[in-house]
Amino acid sequence: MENRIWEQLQTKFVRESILSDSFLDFMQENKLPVDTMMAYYRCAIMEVETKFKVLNEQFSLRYDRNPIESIKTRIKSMESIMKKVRNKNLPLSLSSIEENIRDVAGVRVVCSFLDDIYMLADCLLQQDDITLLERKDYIQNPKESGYRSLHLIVEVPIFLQNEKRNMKVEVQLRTIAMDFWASLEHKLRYKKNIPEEEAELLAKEMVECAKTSAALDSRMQDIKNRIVMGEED
Ligand code: 0O2
Repeated sequence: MENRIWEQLQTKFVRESILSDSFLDFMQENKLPVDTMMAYYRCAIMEVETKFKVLNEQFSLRYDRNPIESIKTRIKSMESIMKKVRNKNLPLSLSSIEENIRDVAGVRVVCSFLDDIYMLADCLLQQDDITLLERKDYIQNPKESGYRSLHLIVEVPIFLQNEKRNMKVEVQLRTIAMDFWASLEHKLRYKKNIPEEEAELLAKEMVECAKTSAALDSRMQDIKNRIVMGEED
């Protein structure tokens, strides 16, 4: 019964949003410009990802260690972009999407240590073709959910045949522990069939896990600092 209601709600949502006349008209009229815009975002992701790979390579050569554990990239799906346009009541146009939705292109950098997050963010922001638009430090100020990460919205130029375009990219920097936490919490957030009471308990449990994970990050950082100090003596 519950499943049927959920399916009906989903169908209603799809009809009203993804299949709404205005959305279909928009997609029809803008097919080429939309594809072009998404291609530009993919190029911007390549630029930013390469910058982090270069930094990782340099650290590997100079200090014999890799500050970056992994880099994940993603382009926001058209469905998620449209949901944001609707929720934020934005005009349905490409220029409005480019101006107002700053996380169409996303680069997630996962590090082992807390210090590396800030070091890599500084290295990126020092580069003269990068412009910082916004910085949100959810490590110093975790979200109520317990979420921690450093978010940067940057603008990076991409060089096309006859023009240069500045594209916005959201960079999320986090430790392995923060990433582990965020991926489980993400699952919980999007799981719709958990009873409300159970969901509340799990959310509280996640807040506790976030504290444990923050304590682990800081202990690991301390141990690493002591090892480095020991090497220097
Ligand atoms: P996805 O699929 O990861 O891209 P915005 O909604 O971006 O305009 P806001 O609220 O200022 O405005 O953005 P925020 O909270 O600074 O960053 C949003 C992104 O951070 C999310 O993207 C998640 O990736 C991540 N995030 C933020 N809070 C949480 C949280 O509590 N738990 C988890 N697991 N991730 C979080 P999207 O768009 O939600 O999804």
